Amino acid sequence: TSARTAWWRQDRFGMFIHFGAYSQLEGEYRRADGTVCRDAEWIKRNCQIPMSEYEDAAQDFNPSSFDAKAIVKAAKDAGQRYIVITSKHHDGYAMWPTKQNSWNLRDHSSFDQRRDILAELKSAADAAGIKLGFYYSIWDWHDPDFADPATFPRYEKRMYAQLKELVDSYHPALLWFDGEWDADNPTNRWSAQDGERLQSYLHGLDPDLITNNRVGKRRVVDGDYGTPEQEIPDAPVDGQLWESCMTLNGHWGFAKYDQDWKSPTTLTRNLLDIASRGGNYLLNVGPDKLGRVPQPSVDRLREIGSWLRTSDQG
Ligand code: JFZ
Repeated sequence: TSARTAWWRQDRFGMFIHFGAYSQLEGEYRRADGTVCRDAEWIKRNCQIPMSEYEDAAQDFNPSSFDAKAIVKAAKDAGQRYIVITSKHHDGYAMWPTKQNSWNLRDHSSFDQRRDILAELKSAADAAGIKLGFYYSIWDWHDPDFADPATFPRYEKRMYAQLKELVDSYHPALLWFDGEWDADNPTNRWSAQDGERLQSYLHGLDPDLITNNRVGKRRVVDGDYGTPEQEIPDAPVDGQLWESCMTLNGHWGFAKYDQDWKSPTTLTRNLLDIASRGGNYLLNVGPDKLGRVPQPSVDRLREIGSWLRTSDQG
């Protein structure tokens, strides 16, 4: 384990944030025939929403109540010491004003053009001594060059350029990759070597950057970490660092129909269980279309934190 991951190993507990164009739909898609299809951040694909309709919904996206300070405070109250927000999920929609395309929160939304939620989160996190990282999906449903092996290199070039924008503009402490499995493509063009090439590129930009194993086929490269999802492994694999990511209800993105919240007891027990096995816990919130963290999430985060503060005094 390298010095690079020292803060991460110490911090133990982080906040995951799933927020994107899908949040505008709040988990429900009403078809022309009146039937309703439910999902969350996968709604475009799982409910087979035509791209033009999905783009229309994104045009209305106006998260005017996104409050970076309130989010950072909720994390801090919970005892979380780092935050990982989706900068781009599988739908390809960038949550910052990327120059690589117009499919982003600045150029394709109804949001205040002067605002930049990643910049807001970065300065709120810095002020509170909280580290900020970005989730970034390699898989992209929107970019036409992704799905065709002949044009994939053009996509990859834009992806590198987007990641450079993120590193240069916001100086993230970590990048949390996903979608390297590319369910679309039988030839599975994203290889372990592609992952290593990407990781060296990123370390060239910032040697302190931590990356998760989904940068390259779940192989833990150079001392960074593994990512079991919604589960707690018994023991680390090959001495690797690991982080369990989990939802507070049953979904990552906001789903208004999902009120099946985990109990504070379960959540606190998960934290202790994971910490006792040497892992990190990345617990997710999904803001609604206005950017507000659901109250049941805020309440649960506060309860975990109050347990931690009580046990501190012992
Ligand atoms: C991915 C995303 O598809 C999902 O929307 C969410 O962002 C989650 C955190 O990550 O989903 C996965 C990734 C990996 C596995 C399953 C779902 N896996 O390894 O079993």
